[in-house]
Amino acid sequence: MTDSDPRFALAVALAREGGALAARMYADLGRITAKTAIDFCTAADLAVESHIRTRVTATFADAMIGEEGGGSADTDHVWVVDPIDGTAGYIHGTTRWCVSIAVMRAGIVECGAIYAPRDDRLFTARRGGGAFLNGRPIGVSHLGHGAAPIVELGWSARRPLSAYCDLLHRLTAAEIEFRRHGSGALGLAEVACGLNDGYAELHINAWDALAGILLVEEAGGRCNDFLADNGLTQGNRLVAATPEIYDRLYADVRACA
Ligand code: LIP
Repeated sequence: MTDSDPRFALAVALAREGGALAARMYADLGRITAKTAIDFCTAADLAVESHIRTRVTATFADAMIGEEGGGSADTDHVWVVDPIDGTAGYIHGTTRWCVSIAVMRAGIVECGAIYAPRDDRLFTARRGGGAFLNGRPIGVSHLGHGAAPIVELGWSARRPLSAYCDLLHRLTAAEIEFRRHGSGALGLAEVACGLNDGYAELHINAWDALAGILLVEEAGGRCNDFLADNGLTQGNRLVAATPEIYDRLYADVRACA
């Protein structure tokens, strides 16, 4: 896929358009639906996903899988979209939320765009074309900072609390710092640009993860085979990191789940 590929161009445009729409709608959040104790859906989530779905289907005969409206992967190209990733952070008025769009072809993620409007950060990647933040090339940390590694953890009730506590214990015992910010897509993007050294979650959904996984891979990092075992429709565990800590982090996550 080249920079001039129309699907890549539309994914980048829609990440920005969706982010701007969500930012405008924040002034009047409306009814918040709790999907679980920590996962929410707002009118903005629904409006952004509808906007993206309308624009995609008006341009291409492609299928789309969205967090709120679902869908099926029944065409060669499939768009996998989280309209607002980090909805809890969005509701609280933080900067920790984004629009995440991945475009697959024949089951392989070809390009991705993640846009965080509050701090105007646009992360993009094309397979084989590198990873970028606001147009500038990015790369994983390779632990060049010389400090203790920082790993961001995602969290959901889809795995037992005891498993997450076990993982926290393992990381702490290994003198690895952990963070929790509530957006898997942004956590992966920050691995890709070296702001943290890894991201792990015992179970995450494809719409949260696919664009960020491509970013990390194109930025020189390593990720587990997220799409194995029906990861696209069922979700999966996720480990993404700078190569220097990947094997250790993967072993810790595998031991917990
Ligand atoms: C979020 C994910 C994150 C997870 C959060 C939440 P959402 O997605 O990106 O990985 O840890 O609990 O599920 O629901 O904000 O789109």
